[in-house]
Amino acid sequence: MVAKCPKSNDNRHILVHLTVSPDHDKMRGMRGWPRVLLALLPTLAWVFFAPAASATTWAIQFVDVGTGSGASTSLGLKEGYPVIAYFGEDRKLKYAYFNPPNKTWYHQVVDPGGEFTSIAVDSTGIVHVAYLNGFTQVLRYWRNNEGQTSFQNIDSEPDKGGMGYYNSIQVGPNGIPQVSYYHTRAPDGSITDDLKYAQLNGGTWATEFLDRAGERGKYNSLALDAQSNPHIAYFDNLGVLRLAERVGGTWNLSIVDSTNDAGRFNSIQMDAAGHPHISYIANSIHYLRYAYFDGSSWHYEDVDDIGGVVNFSVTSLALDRAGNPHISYYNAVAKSLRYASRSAGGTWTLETVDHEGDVGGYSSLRLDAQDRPIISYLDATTINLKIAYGDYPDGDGDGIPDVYDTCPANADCNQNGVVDGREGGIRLGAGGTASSSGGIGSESIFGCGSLAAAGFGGRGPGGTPPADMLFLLAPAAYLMARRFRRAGAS
Ligand SMILES: [Ca+2]
Ligand SMILES: [Ca+2]
Ligand SMILES: [Ca+2]
Repeated sequence: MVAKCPKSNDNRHILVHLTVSPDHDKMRGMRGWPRVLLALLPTLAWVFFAPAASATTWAIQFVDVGTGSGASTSLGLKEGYPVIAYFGEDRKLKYAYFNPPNKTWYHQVVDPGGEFTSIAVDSTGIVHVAYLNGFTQVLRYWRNNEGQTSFQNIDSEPDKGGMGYYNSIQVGPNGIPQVSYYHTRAPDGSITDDLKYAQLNGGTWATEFLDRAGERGKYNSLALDAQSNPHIAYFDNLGVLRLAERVGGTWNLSIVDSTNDAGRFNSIQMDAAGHPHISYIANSIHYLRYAYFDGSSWHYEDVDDIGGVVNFSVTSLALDRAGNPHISYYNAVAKSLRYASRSAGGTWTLETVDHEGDVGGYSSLRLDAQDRPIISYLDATTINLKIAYGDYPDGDGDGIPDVYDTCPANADCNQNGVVDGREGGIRLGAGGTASSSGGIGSESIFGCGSLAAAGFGGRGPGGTPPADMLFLLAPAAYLMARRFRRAGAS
């Protein structure tokens, strides 16, 4: 049922073969090396002059350096500029944003307790973040309207009850934030493992259970159609990718894929026709899979072998203006950030974006107004937040795109011996406080591009845990393990 797509290297092989074959008749009668060379000419010409499968060029920048941050990233675009919700030691909710007037990244602690973040920027520029307070197991909401910020509890349980793991927030054309999330325990401490949904109405959150059978919803993602109707992809622990959709006020539950232990780390988007497209992992075969509904049936494509699955093997899907899917994901063997793009004809182009150390977990992908990819992700080697800009010219090669670079012709503008794109942004406020992001204009600027580094973030650790271990290895556990390892080494 699931067809494997040729990889980019396979395409090249096929093209070479086809290019050589038609010349055989003309070559008849020629002898020795000249004939061989002539026969190879079209091949050599193709190899050297053909576009390299329209590979993207990437400018890669560090956004948050030296604070033990970068897991659980979620990327949004605010007036075209990147904003990132993510988490860092010790379970803090953090927020980073690019400030256009001085071309500088800022980052701040939003809440002392925050993990499993998701972000949405509405059409008026208001930033909405849903996150789990890992200490209290309360699902929280943070809203930032040009520096005017507020917090709310979306859902909480008394005593031993609580939420957990992934959540997904979206704001549709009607301006109302909606969230899908996972309910883990009842007040008496008993395990529930249910999919829930919340919607902000008149200042308070209305919550409801969507699927209470079995263990369903640990991995979930939400997309809204043009009528602001919610469509939620979610994982069933039996290895089934499921879908909950509310149309006309009624929830419809259905199965998307029940093969190869499908559904972890799903990411859903709706196309212009109102049909869902979903990226996720086929766990038993370690493949990135893409599924879409064409109005009458589902189609499935296995996109790339990801080598294994770890607790930050997040996939992130975006549709371009023509409705073609683009996916960021992690290869657990190469420990690298990968990017897959599907052409209108159905051919996938697969690329490695970053392979410096163990990078690419918890990736979050957005396409800008020109459909250029921007990806936030975790550098798990240095525990820093990074961002990759696709096809943004970077003349001095410092990782800061020209349009974001205060010194576009100098890679070490502040002459401190460190490439400017590797220095990270400016830290705002005192740690652990819910500081406002306002008053940027009063922030001091440290010289020409000195601290104006950028980057985006991601999530998670290494190893290849069996499926059940994925539930145990939360990002917080990963960072704690890192801390212990560091302490042990010193
Ligand atoms: Ca630059
Ligand atoms: Ca520069
Ligand atoms: Ca520098």
